[in-house]
Amino acid sequence: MKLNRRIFLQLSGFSGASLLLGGCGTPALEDLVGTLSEPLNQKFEALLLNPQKPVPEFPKSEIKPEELIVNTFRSTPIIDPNKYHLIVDGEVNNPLSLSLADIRALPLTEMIIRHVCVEGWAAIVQWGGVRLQEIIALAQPKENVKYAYFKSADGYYESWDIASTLHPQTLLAYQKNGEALPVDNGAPLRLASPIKLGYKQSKWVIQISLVSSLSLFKGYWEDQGYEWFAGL
Ligand SMILES: Nc1nc2c(c(=O)[nH]1)N[C@H]1C(S)=C(S)[C@@H](COP(=O)(O)O)O[C@H]1N2
Ligand SMILES: [Mo]
Repeated sequence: MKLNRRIFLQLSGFSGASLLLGGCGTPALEDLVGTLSEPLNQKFEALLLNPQKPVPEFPKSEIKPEELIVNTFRSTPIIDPNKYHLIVDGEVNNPLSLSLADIRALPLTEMIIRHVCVEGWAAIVQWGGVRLQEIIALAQPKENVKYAYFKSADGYYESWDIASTLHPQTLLAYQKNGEALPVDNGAPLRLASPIKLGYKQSKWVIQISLVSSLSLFKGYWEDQGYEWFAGL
């Protein structure tokens, strides 16, 4: 199993294995490595080993830093990056509580894509961060998982289909245009993906819950009539 081998090698390469220390509910190194040497469930293996078609990216010369308009339904929340933890829970075998150091220890992926807001503007942006699929794989989702819920620190919430969350260009970003992600754009961690409209790209993500069905609440804008899948 190529994927599990890759994750195993990553884990054994962690400096100080910081991922496996802090945070409640985080399993010990031996436990995590033990479970990761088991095959991931079939459905996730299929999605990860036969990744969906990548969306073409843009050259650096086309980045338009001033065109990404801050669009926030309420106001920018205050998050202490030193105390921040990303919780990954729900239908998973290894619930996670990851500090920013844990997240930065995972491989950095950069991409230059178009952000499209339904309010009639778009911007070509470079995002840098960790592939969401890396984090989902570490949490070891159960076979019945079909959706991911994203909870944000400003009260915003979103839900995505699992295939879109496992897309190789769906990132949890902590960089914008090669620099630290500004707080107004969602620091410490936001979603960034070329396959979904702007309102799916939650800023200030604090919790990801992997679930088998959607609740009555699907997303802040969706619950007011906007389309749920919102693919590009
Ligand atoms: N937490 C949170 N995430 C959010 C929003 C928000 O209000 N709160 N607005 C969404 C909308 S409509 C868009 S277009 C993008 C805008 O991202 P930006 O402010 O970094 O340009 O964030 C999305 N993510
Ligand atoms: Mo938007």
